[in-house]
Amino acid sequence: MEPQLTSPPKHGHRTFLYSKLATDLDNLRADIAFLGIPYGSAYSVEDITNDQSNAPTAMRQASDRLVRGLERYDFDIGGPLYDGRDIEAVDCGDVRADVHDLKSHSRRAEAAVRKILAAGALPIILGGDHGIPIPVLRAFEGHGPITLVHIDQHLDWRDEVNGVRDGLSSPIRRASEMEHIGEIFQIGLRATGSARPEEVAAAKAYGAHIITAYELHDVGMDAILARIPDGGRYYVTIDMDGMDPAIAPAVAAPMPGGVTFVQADPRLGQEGACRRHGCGRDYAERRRQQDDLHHRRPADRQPDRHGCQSRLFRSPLTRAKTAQAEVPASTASS
Ligand SMILES: [Mn+2]
Repeated sequence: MEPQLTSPPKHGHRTFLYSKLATDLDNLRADIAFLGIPYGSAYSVEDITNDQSNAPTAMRQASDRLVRGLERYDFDIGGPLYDGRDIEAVDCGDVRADVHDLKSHSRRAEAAVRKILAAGALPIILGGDHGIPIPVLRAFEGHGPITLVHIDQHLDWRDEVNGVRDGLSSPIRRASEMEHIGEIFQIGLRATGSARPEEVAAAKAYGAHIITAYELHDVGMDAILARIPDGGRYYVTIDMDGMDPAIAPAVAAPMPGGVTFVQADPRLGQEGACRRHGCGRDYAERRRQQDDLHHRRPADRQPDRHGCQSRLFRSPLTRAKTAQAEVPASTASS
């Protein structure tokens, strides 16, 4: 019989890194659970759905550009993604929003992560603006003490902005108030953001380890990671503007001098805190529309004002690969 003449139109990946879709969180069976949390707590009506809301879908669709197949040898990690082990990775989809009750998104996000943890899976969160660690970390109640490793241009210690206490300027402040959060390491801070002297004072009073981008460049990531105690449980939260805009330009607040790809990628993933005992991580603040400007094919690409190809996707996705280091046999997350 002749092969059929047409095939269905191509479409992007519905799930992250070829994982199975699993939206029944009450019957979750997984070692790793990817979860999209598209929305935060907006500071203005215009930001209720911001560009970061598109990022979970964009990251899923782009995920095959880094891992061309789960059986492929990856030279960054010295073997296939899951190393031939029987690791079940699922994509739980996106947390749903309700226009009649905007705050319910945050409650659902927390409930979803609680179910992922109850199933013994490692949550990897696709944001969303950088308010998303707040409900995620609340879900880790009873799983402490957790060392929080934070990559960001900004301090994120505001108590509130426009009366909003769970917004993208406050995740580390809120985390510091949680009993199950222990030491906090903040890496890549530079220039100015929402923080004023009183926020810096509050962070220092807590004992947060504040590591500026320039200190990182001076001493190197190994020296920074050596300060993080071994043997604990670690959650990594990554605001993409912590990275240098030469490799991650698609953020709301690009600022030169940030964390380089080489500093963040192999070190944090394989030699760093997560290898010790990662319990979760998130990626936030990626803006799809800006990123699209940098991912056009050569034929239709406009003059590139940054003069180089964006490698925005590379960093978060490659880190997701380190799940193989983060889910040692017996641990998963709890
Ligand atoms: Mn930031």
